[in-house]
Amino acid sequence: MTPRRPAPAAPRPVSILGVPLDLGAGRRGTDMGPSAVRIAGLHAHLERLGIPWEDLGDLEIPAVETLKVKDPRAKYLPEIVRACRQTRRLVRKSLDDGRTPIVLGGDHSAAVGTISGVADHYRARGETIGLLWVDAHGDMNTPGSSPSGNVHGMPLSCVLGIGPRELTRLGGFSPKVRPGRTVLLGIRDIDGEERAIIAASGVRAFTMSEIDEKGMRTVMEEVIPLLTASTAGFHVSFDVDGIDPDYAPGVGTAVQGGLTYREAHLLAEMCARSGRVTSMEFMEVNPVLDVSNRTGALAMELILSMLGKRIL
Ligand SMILES: [Mn+2]
Repeated sequence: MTPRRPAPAAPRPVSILGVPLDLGAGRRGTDMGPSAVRIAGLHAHLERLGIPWEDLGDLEIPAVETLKVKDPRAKYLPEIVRACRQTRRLVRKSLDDGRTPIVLGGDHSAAVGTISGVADHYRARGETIGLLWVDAHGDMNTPGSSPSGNVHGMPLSCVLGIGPRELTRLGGFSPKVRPGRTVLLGIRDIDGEERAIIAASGVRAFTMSEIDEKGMRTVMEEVIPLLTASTAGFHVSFDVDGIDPDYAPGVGTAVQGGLTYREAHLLAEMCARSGRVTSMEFMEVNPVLDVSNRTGALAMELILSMLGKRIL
């Protein structure tokens, strides 16, 4: 006999926002990421799960060919700041309206906008948030340390209060999250100076080696209490390059040795089971480099798992 599960509460509605940003990345293609996740059937699958949704559409982002680089150490910063400001406002409004924001990227620099919006909403209620950052990379460079000047390598530093002022002070407060409530998971490709930055940051970083040794379940049993102790809940900033390129080939900066398909789902399922996910974003899906939209479809599936979809 199957044990009876308590009747679930009415699911919280979600609010989808596309941020087709590619100005923070070294190559084009992530501007099509939001479409790839929608085309994989996101709306229909949400309906099947009984989750009410609204889709705010995509932000308007200028084409890179029409712009000039002003600061080579933080390329296209003014345009990225503009996109992050809009994202912040819309994400905050979704939460104010009682909806769970789901942001579809777009390169990872947009996370500064998303996280500012989430932090802003809870700050108004005197609360703070945790942050789960899934990534192959540290994303903790600064304009001074970055070898490329690509802003998508800097957003985690920015939300922790280090980086270009226009981004760290977005929404008029800094930092957005505390290092002790921030987890970096899946890393395996760290830039020279970034290693020291991560070590000094106070962020709990789970490398792929540690995940190999402990297993994803044990890792997540450590992660969830870190993110939820005296917080309103946690935001998940999921760079799909955290997953192994065998399962997620459509990313700009693929690195071998990432999360397997099932590890990624287990992570999402354990986040859902905690009941404490405030908001989420799936970033860096690059359809130009993808194989039959495999990566877009995987991001879509992970959204469903994060919202509580189960096998049984
Ligand atoms: Mn990233």
